[in-house]
Amino acid sequence: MKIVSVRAVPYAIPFSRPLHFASGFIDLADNVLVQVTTDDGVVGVAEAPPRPYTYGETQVSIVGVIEKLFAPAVEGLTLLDREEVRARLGRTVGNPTAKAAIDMAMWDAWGKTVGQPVHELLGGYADRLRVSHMLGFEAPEIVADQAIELRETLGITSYKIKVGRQPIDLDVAVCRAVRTAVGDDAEIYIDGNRGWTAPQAAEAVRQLEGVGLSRVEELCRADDVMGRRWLVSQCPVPFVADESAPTPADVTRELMAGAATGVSIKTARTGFSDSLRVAHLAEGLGVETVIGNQIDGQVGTACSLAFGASQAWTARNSAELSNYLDMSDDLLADPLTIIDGAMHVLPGPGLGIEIDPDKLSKYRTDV
Ligand code: MUC
Ligand code: MG
Repeated sequence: MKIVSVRAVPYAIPFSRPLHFASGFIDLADNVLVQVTTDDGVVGVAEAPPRPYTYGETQVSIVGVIEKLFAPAVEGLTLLDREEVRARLGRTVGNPTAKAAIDMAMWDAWGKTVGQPVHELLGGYADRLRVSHMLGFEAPEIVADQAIELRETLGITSYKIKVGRQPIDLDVAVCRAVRTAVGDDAEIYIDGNRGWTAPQAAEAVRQLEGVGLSRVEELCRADDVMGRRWLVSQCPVPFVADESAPTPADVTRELMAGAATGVSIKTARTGFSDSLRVAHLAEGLGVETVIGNQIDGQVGTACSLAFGASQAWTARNSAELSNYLDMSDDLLADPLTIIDGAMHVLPGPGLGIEIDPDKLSKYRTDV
């Protein structure tokens, strides 16, 4: 179980449907595949998706910090030294997706070594998660058509709509159009990626009262400290912290400050070891969680699935697992599937996924 190498392999796969949102847009999955290899010849994998507009990480910076700093700190330890690894990497501020991918690749390697699914090692609560899809900026009728298509083809009935445009009217119209299209039974919630001011967000929430939102996310900046608290205090549904709370400590700070009443858990930034901490913190406080999507490929989605289904608290809500559908291809030998609006946990050891070597050769950018 001794770790002999930690490798960072950059790759690039275009999106067939780019996603636009208030803080940026994505048309290329320029991710980093992290491979943790042990002296038994086991290779654990996970992926780090750079989100420069959110965390400041780029593909180059992720490869650089892993090669120069994190791999030397981890090599020589064993797969059971996850907390030591966390402590060593935690000396460096930031770099959340690089740290998370190493953590999850270690869990994958551990599961493969002992012949058990990571989902079971983490808690093994549910055998599936209901799927929620993120819908990006478009005109109202286009977003409504996407929502209907997802329901008709995959049975998806939960939608996170990206908002935060100026003025608020267009996004309000999008939400109304989606509700009319999908009916009252579907779940709709919104994510502003900090695009509105607190007063704009309050006005939008008021106008959207009849739409029946289940929650709202990052409608304004958490750094607008009093404005954010004022907004959260009058919000009739949970107000989810996403990018304003990327670590367990940030989650604590934002909740204690009244700057959020819900938490997005993204394994892409908190791995499994810190996602457990966030989930347990939220459960202890009785705070709503949603398994979020860092616009993950299928490797990252398999991580979200394994974690989200493992805990009773996180398995309660639909999880954002489907935006890999917007990519033109992926790395897995067997693609993930969504049936009747749900994704079943993968039964194999570790994450239960296998990287297709031909696809990795085709898309890697370092050779
Ligand atoms: C989300 O939930 O905000 C967009 C930017 C980012 O960091 O994550 C995505 C999705
Ligand atoms: Mg978000």
